[in-house]
Amino acid sequence: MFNQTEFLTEVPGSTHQKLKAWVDNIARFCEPDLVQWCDGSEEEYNRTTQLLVDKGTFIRLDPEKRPNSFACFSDPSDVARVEDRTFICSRTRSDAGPSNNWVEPREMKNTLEGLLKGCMRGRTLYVIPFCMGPLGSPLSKIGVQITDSEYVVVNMKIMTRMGSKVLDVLGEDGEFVKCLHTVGAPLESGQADAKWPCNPTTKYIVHFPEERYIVSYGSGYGGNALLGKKCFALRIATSIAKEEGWLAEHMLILGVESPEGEKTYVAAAFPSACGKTNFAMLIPPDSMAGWKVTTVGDDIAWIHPGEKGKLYAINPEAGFFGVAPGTNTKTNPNAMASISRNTIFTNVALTSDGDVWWEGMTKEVPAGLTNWQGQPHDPASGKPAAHANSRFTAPASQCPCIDSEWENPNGVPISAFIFGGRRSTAVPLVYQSFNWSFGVYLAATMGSETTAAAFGEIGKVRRDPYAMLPFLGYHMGDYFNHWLQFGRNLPNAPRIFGVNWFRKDDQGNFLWPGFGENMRVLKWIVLRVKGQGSAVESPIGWMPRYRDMDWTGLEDFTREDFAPIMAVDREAWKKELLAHEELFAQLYDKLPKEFYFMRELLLSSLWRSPEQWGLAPEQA
Ligand code: TSX
Ligand code: MN
Repeated sequence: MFNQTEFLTEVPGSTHQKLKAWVDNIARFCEPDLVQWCDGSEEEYNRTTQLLVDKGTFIRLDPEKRPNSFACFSDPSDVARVEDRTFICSRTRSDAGPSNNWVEPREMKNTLEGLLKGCMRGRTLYVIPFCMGPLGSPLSKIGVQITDSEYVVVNMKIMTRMGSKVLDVLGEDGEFVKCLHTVGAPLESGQADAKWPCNPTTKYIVHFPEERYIVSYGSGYGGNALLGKKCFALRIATSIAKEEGWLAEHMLILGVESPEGEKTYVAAAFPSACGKTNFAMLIPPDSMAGWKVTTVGDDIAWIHPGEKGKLYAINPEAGFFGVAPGTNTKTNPNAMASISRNTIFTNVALTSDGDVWWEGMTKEVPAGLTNWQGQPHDPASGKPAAHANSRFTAPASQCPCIDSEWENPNGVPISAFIFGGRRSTAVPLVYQSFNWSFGVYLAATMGSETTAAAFGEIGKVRRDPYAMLPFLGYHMGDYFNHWLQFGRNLPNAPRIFGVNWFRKDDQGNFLWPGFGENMRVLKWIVLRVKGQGSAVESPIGWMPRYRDMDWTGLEDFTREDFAPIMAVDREAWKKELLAHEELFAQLYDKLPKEFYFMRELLLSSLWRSPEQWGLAPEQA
């Protein structure tokens, strides 16, 4: 049994009374067998991965093929974030807004207390001090996660700066976000543990934004369990950022280097299934000699106003928790290199020779696979060998194109925001909003066609403002207002762009080659923010004509091919604007009044013809 006296004398290095009291309190309540403070050392990582191997949770991959790497299979009930079990328990319901589940905080605490009492029996309680952002950066924030999952300990080691050095920064009374996590599967004495302990029936992912407190019960998977990521760096951070005047965004950050060696950083938001990590690690086509893309982050950006009114962004994470299926040496060679060693794979398939495989890794399905449920894979079954949401956890430092400034404590200067979506119709390849306000409108109304049945009917546009729908810690209308207000205070705000790599012709063929060729779009964006690129004024924003983009090496793509990916169709956009109205209706109580005026302005502009805005094919 847990011994209080022993615990109090065992805290290595922490002189933080409030932290010690919180841990002590939780330990007494959750009744673990042991309390262990994580130091973040290599030795600790190796010891914990070996413990997971001994428990049967981890399978060590072939050390030659995949050094120091592991695979694991989760419980089939625990394979993804659970949005219907995710709660923002702010003081009032209207602070959380209609896009979040809300329960009155006291009532939720009562529920949680019932579940948490004795929930760690038979397990070890790990205390994980972690830092989101470079250690010692003025833009970073500290959290402490209590967990009874070794899987969480080793994933947090890759995804964050973790361990004793964080306690040093925290000092005696530093601020930290409290993160409490349990798999919700206490062990009675003598009871054998599951390979993937979790609570198959009860899950709660709960945020108390005013208290900066996160409680996660019942899941061991990804964003439900690695609380630094979506829970802290997005949901809690959005609440902090609104108060403190900065932005916590679901954005990748990339650097574009010109042949002259000039660097421009952009931040970009995409909903799921748009290839966000691929874009973050883009390799330009050989024909665009001298252009280079470097990665600062692939998922989250914390963006602060800084010197001369410019914006500076850090990646609060230290690793990639990426979707495996579809990743291969063609779609993303940099990701493939990043996961060549020191990587944890969750719910991928295993090859007979001790390596990993997933759908889309190779054309041929290797014989003798073990599927993500641990069974021999039957290709004839029609079921995938790897789960569609299978993941890799890999250190960002292993990415060949990691940016030299990715750990700069002051962040990197952001020159443009890019908002994308998967849209087979209506939305052009690239357009630049007229100004900050129209950019906020563009981002607020962005949407993506669903590719997985999990989001309802396949092919329907699902509105996902700023790609933040499941990640906002407060009312979405307040968030739009925060963005508008943020821009008013910026003397030289970044320019805002919309992109769509996924437009199709009537036969259902993609109109744009995408991937590395997206560099041509990036180049136009970079020229625009430098005031060098030319464009014409369409009803929805500034757009490149054919001649305004670099086609070196892609001369096969003609102005006739270009016209349909850039077309702004009046009837399609009338429908689009009506759909915006539907979104607005849901947020009516806090929607910025500006949005109604912008919608009307966009509508009226549609009555100008393509000839008038200089985008007719013969004018391109
Ligand atoms: O990631 C993608 N990107 C961004 C890359 C930097 N994907 C994959 C999305 C799934 C998560 C894309 N898929 C992109 C893209 O730009 N574009 C497409 C659509 C597409 C798919 C296949 C082809 C072309 C376009 N194939 C051939 O042209 C041969
Ligand atoms: Mn994400």
